[in-house]
Amino acid sequence: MEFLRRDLNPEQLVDLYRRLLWPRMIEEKMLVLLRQGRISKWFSGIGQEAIAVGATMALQPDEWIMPLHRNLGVFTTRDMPLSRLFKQWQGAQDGYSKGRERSFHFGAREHHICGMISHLGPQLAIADGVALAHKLRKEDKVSLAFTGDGGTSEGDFHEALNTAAVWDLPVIFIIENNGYGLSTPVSEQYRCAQLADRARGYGMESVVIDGNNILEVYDTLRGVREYCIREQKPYLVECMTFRMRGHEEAYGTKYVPKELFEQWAEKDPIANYERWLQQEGLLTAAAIEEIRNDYKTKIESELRIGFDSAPIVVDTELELKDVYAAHPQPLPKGGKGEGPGVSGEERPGVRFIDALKEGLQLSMERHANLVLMGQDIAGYGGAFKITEGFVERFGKGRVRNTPLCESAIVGAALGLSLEGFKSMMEMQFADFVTVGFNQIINNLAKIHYRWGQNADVVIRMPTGGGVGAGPFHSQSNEAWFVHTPGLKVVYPATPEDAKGLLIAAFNDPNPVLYFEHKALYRSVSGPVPEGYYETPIGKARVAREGEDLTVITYGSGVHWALEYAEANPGISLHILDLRTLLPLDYEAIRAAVIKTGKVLLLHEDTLVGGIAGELSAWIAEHCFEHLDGPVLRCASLDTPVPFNLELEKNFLAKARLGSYVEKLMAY
Ligand SMILES: Cc1ncc(C[n+]2csc(CCOP(=O)(O)OP(=O)(O)O)c2C)c(N)n1
Repeated sequence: MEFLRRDLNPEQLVDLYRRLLWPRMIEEKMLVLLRQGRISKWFSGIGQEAIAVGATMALQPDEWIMPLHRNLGVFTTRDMPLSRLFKQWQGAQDGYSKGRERSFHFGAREHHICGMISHLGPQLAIADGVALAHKLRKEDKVSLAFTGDGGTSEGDFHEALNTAAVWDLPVIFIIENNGYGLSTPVSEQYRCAQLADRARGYGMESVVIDGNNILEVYDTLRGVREYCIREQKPYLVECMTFRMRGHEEAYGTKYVPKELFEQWAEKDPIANYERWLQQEGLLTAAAIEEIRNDYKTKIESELRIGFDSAPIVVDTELELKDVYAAHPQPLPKGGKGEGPGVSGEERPGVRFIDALKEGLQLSMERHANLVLMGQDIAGYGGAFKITEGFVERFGKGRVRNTPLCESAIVGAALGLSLEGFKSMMEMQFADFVTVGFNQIINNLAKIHYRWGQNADVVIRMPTGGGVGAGPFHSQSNEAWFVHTPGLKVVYPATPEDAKGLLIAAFNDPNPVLYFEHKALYRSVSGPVPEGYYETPIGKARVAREGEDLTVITYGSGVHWALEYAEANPGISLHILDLRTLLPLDYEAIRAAVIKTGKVLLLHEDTLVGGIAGELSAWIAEHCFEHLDGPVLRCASLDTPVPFNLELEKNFLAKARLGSYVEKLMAY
């Protein structure tokens, strides 16, 4: 192994040695503790330390790193106290995640480390978002994301690299090619000669380096960092290395040929560097001994603190509270907030789509740090023309066309949030959220609970049927998200709420799924106050006062119920518009049940697993004594949404609303 000193002075060369040795000695101790059953499992980075350490050393301490499961060297090089890391691995209250996360699946803002979720690939696009923040602020900074060779087979790898290339983002992507993904050798993972070759396909520069040579890693990464900042472009670095232990200890290494271990032991990053330092007269055997002894003592003392954690105190209230970031006080309704265009006067007859557009525009004016992203939303104005004219007004930086890659854009939105930006992503159709699902459910929704980082993201979801658009442009999928703690789900039915809830969604620091029914865009008009106001998230509204029967509904269901009431003056319907589906307004639901004692739950979503099931259970549990009949659910058929208008009409819950009302009235 050839080491090139370049411009590094003796202190720097020895410092690199210390940084490299520290995670190795920690892990060697951890292996002993694991055998003694004193710590829980982790994924070993033994043999790969030069990559994590060299790359982290090449960055500024305030540049974000997205490490993976074998990157202890990132955490130690960012000077995380070992005692607290031990607490983290023990699941202690005073670790980095209050006992909620394992090994390296956590982040820490003070160290600019954004920890992984188990799914590996989603890490990469977060770095895109951070780099976009730097680019928009014209800062000379990069972000850096790690992946293993296995992770490069995920779609997230492709999406993140392609987006970084298309948007000219200063991101460094590092592949740690360690020969195996669990038991799968690279020959069963990819067919290119080197993974770095893929960069060409993205229009990106790349390099393959010896990942076991600390000076090569450090020097390359310093140069790559300068390149990314100077050229405002991403760069792919493939580091060749080897996994010297099992995937994790319990998996063993039987599937790896013994000769490979022998070959790679010769290339050990620490032994080789240590030897070179001695040959160069930069370290003596005695000095090495001293460093090692110091580290041993330090490990023991840090361990004592680490194992000295108080037993965890289970506090259900705190567990529930930490799922969401604290919300600043909502603005008063009716335009009483300060800001441009505030008068609070109501205008009759504003279309749903125009109200929504107004809310978006006012939010862009209010929040200079709000970035909009979506397919075709810039010059074209979006599939539904909601952002028409925005790019002229707010510029291409803040109104961004995206490549066709929902997962990367949700990931980038999270990255923007790490840097204090707000963002909106427009799903072209709510149906396409399936390909961004993982990022929403596992990254956005869980990050605040896991390590206190909020995801200040609004995802707009043009949803619903009734427009003859078939199974993949008509679905109601709000129930998927209502089942996910950490998200908020809003679903306006009126123009006034479309505007107010959108403004509220942007003011909320949590991830909000904003459902907007496509069929309401141009068919529904109503009074809308001028200026900037919020419709509070989590508050339902009575859409119609009535005496005979309560309909609890949202979205298009509100209009179906109002239409029915209008056409059937003999039955006095009380209609509750939920407006927010997560969190639900239980007080308003209870009041609506008490009002008539007869409850019909109505939604456009299909029946099984729909929100009506949840509401029905809650009403049965909490309002049983107020009921004069069974709680009925009127929902769409349990089929995909059909294309033919007659079939779709029959599919939709509206077709059966009358018969359900009559059935319930008969009690
Ligand atoms: C989406 C997903 N599929 C499968 C797994 C299980 N899994 C965890 S790590 C791993 C291997 C990863 O290999 P690689 O990316 O090469 O990283 P390495 O572990 O070698 O560092 C697998 C299959 C997972 N965590 N996530």
